Parts: sequence; structure tokens; C-alpha cells
Amino acid sequence: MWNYAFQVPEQKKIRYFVHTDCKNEADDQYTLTHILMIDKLDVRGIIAGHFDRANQGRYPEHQTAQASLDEVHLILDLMGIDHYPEFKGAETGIPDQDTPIVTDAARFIVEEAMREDPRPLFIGMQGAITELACAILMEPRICERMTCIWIGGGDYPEGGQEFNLMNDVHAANVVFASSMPLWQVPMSVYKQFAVSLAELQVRVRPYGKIGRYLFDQMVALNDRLAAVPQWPHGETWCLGDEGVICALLEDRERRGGYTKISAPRIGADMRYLPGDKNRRIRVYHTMDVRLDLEDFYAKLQLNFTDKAGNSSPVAQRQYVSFWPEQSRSGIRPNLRPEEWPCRAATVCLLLART
Ligand SMILES: [Ca+2]
Repeated sequence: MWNYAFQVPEQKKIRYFVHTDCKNEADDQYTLTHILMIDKLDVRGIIAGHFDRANQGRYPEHQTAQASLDEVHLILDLMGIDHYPEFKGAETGIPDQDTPIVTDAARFIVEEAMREDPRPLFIGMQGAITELACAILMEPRICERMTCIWIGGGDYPEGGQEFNLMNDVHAANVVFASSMPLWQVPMSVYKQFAVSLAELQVRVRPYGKIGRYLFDQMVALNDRLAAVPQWPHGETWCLGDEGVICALLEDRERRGGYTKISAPRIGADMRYLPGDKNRRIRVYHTMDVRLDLEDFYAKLQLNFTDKAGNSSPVAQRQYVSFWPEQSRSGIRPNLRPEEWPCRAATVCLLLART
């Protein structure tokens, strides 16, 4: 369906699960858009994940996965796509390292992983790693049948506070202790996907309803957090979730970008604990950011050039609302506008994404 003068050979395609905490701030939406324009990926389904421990009153209690699912639907609408299976994940992290939260999302991961198909299967986790941990606890045999790429975890060797890890430390420990191949993109590596708002205004905003929305919702959040000194930074952002794509686009022979280490355990304080005798995982320390971002900009331009500038003013007002008065699912956040500055400061301290 895309406007490319090339084809990806069927033998080179891979099966892929999207897992996104799509409404936690303003970057997941870019990566979801990018993924859906990549012909190499046979997207089997989109799972909307929670950001429950960073909700801080933005949505009703335990409703952040629903907010993410609403945002997924909006992105698909703006791209003119309606044909992917979509699932809402658990609304909280798992209670311990032995008890899965059984959802249709976790069942779908198990079902697809256990299905006979010669093509490789990857899941790109752009937030808390809850649904994958649940699927592993429900059916451990999936560990031999798929690979996880996770955007999350603090920097090695110490580790520490990090947003995606914070939202479900138990789940991270389940996945790290499993035998599933794991490619980890820790914080300082996903921070390499830095962009400026001026860059996005030139390279993203002109291209279709989706380009306009991606840019405008980020600027809207930037404006709403104007009084918060820690984050965001004013005219720059980080598209950190792009790491899931970059890991798959990079040349296989570019092995200098990662190191294989024994999987650590993770303490309650999010610090890494020695795991010298554990299985090995791939931990990235550099990624080909140019390849990734230029691929995104090129595909957006190729596919949405003719649709530039046709979002209606009404639609724009609806779409750029970061804290919607009324979401598509009928959820009403319980945060009043006058509460914004103090709550936003709390959220950003928790995010620790400075
Ligand atoms: Ca994310």
C-alpha cells in the first residue's frame, strides 16, 4: 500500500508485534507510524500497554492502557489504516514474578509464537514489559520461538531509575531470567535518537494529517509543560522508541554496536545485580541513528506528500489535546487544568527523563 519503488523480498520479511505505551508522552506515536510504513515487517498485531506508575492523575486509576489503545486507534485513523489486530494490555504491572495477568494481548502473543511459521518473530517493547512477561509465564515454550527488543533499563553497569523499567520491575526480571533472546536498548542509547522541534517541523509536519498530528501533539505537550524545568528541554525531544526499529534495520554485520553480557537481576531500586552465571543478552551501546531517522523521514515524505495540510481545524483541536477532556473511549481524566503545574512537575520528576 506504500509508495516505494522497491520491494522487500518475502524471504527477508519478519513477523513483528508492536507493543507501545502510546500515550505516555509524545514519542511512541512516531515509532508506531514508522513501523507501519516498513514493508520488511509483517505486523501481526498492536498491543497497547500501560504506564500505570506514571499516571499521576492524568487518567482515571488503572486506565492508561486504555489511553494508549485510544491513541493507537487515532494514529491508524490519521494514516488511513484500519486492518491491524489491536489489543489492550494489562492496566498494571504484574503483582510478583510468578503470576501473569491473563489478557487477550498476552494470549495473542502466545498464539502467534506457537503458530508454525518459518519467518522469525520479534516483539518490540516500547514501554513496560508486562505483556511479554505474562505471555512467558503462561507459556514458557514461546521463549525458543521469538526475540524481544526492549527499550528500557538504566545504563550499565549500575542501572537505576528508568521510566519503562519503573512501570514493571517484576516483569523485567521475568524476561531477563527467561531463555528468550533479548536485545536491550538502555537509557543512554535510546537517548541517542535526539531530534529538534525545528527538524520535525521541516521533516514531519508537512506530510499529511499524520505528520501534522505528530508534530502538533509534541508541541502541545512542550507548551503544557512550560513551567517544568526538568523536562522537556524547550526545543528538543528524544524519539527513543525508534531503537526497536533501528535494531532491525541495521546491518547484521554491525556487531560493534552492542555487547553480550550475562543477564543481571534487577533490584527493587532498579539497580542491576550481578548475574555472572545467567544466560547472555545483547545490550546496545550505540545505534545507527542516521539510518533510522532518515528512513522515517523519507517514508513519511514518500507516502504522505500529496496529503499535506488537509487536517481540519476542528480535528486539530481534538487531536493535539495531550490531556483530552473526553477520550474516544469515554474516559475522563480527573486532572483539572488548575492542577497542571504541580502535577506536571511530579510526573516529570517520576519520569526522570532529563
Ligand atoms: Ca514508549
